[in-house]
Amino acid sequence: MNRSEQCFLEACRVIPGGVNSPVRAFKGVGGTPIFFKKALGAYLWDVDDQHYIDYVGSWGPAILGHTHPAVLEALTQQMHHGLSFGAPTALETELACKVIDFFPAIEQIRFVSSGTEATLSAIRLARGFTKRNKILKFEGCYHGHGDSLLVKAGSGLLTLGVPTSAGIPSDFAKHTLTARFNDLAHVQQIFAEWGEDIAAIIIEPIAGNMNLVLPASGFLAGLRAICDQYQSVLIFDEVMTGFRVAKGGAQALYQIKADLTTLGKVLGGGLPVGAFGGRADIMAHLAPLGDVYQAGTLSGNPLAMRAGLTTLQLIEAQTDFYEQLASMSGQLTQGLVAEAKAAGVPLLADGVGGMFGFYFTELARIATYADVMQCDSVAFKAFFHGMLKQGVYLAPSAFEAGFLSIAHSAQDIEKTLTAASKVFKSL
Ligand code: HOZ
Repeated sequence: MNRSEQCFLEACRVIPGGVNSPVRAFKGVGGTPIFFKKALGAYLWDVDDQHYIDYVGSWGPAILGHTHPAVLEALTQQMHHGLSFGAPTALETELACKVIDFFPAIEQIRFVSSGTEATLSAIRLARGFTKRNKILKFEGCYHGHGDSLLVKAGSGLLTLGVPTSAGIPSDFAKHTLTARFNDLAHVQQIFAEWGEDIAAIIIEPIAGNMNLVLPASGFLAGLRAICDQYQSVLIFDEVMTGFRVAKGGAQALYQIKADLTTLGKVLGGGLPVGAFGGRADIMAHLAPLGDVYQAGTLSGNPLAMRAGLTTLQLIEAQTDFYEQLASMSGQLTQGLVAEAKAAGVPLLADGVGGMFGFYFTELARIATYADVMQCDSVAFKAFFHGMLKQGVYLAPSAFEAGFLSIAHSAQDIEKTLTAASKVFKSL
């Protein structure tokens, strides 16, 4: 038994399933989760001293690569000034201004401690603002584990094969309507029936929790028009895509103004941070100004603010940051498709900024949840374990997007493709 296996056995005695977030348990790929002890740049080291090129990046935050020296330096300085005040600091305003600078549709913002908190707060705010009950989400989109959002959700729920969680009273779930991603006609049909009681549409503008699924041309603009017609709030969940696919997230790429935006991951530079923000007239409904309550002891925590601020400053300082990320994800995805083709394995891949997905499929393109569900999960599992043996760490689920960092090098991509070539031939 190796050290990871021992760690897992010990963890299982005291932590349900041995993990603190389900996808990590390797249920989607079989086998024992790897336990890590060190992360630096584009690499990870496990407790058995194996070394990996990392394409998970802590599920998105590590866009600069792990353990960036400037982030460490900022944190070290901050630690000596206080870990948490539970009172306002100027750092919060500084980070708020930086985010508003990156995201023109955000006029005001509130910081929380996770993406889940951000989405459930945004939903409550939309309901309080519109005085309506229902929300519309999309099949396979994941917005954290708030009760009304765990209906036909992606990510860990899809990995475990239970898209709707137990423990949610049907009285809550009945207010969550679900439409097919990239199917505007379906959204219009739902609005024709329920539109007057729909507080908000919430969407991952680029879905990243049912593998990566890009929005079809006109789809997001169509949602904007429907929300305008019915006076519903359009919420872009950019926890994953914010600061990752472009400086201003997916809304900058597709030129759509969301009413509210949720953020997380990169925003915290590796520390737990979430945020929601948007139109000032909507944000004014939040306590202490308005009657929608939301609070958090560690909200705006100074260490998290410093890590986030330093991360955004470093991104801003490099003018070709997103071009470089996009070029690397292009090399990776095109390379994977070419190597698979050479080995006779049907594969598609897509990339956007520092995010990518690949799909074992004979289809010509992946546009819907149903397309993703048709992919060959057996081939994915074999590929995942083959790559792991070759020193490449991919997300242990066919339903998660992959992440690149600015610390990945051309040599890392080359090594990854050489490994992929061997593994494709063995499938
Ligand atoms: N489900 C999240 C990623 N889409 C988080 C997974 C984890 O941290 O284990």
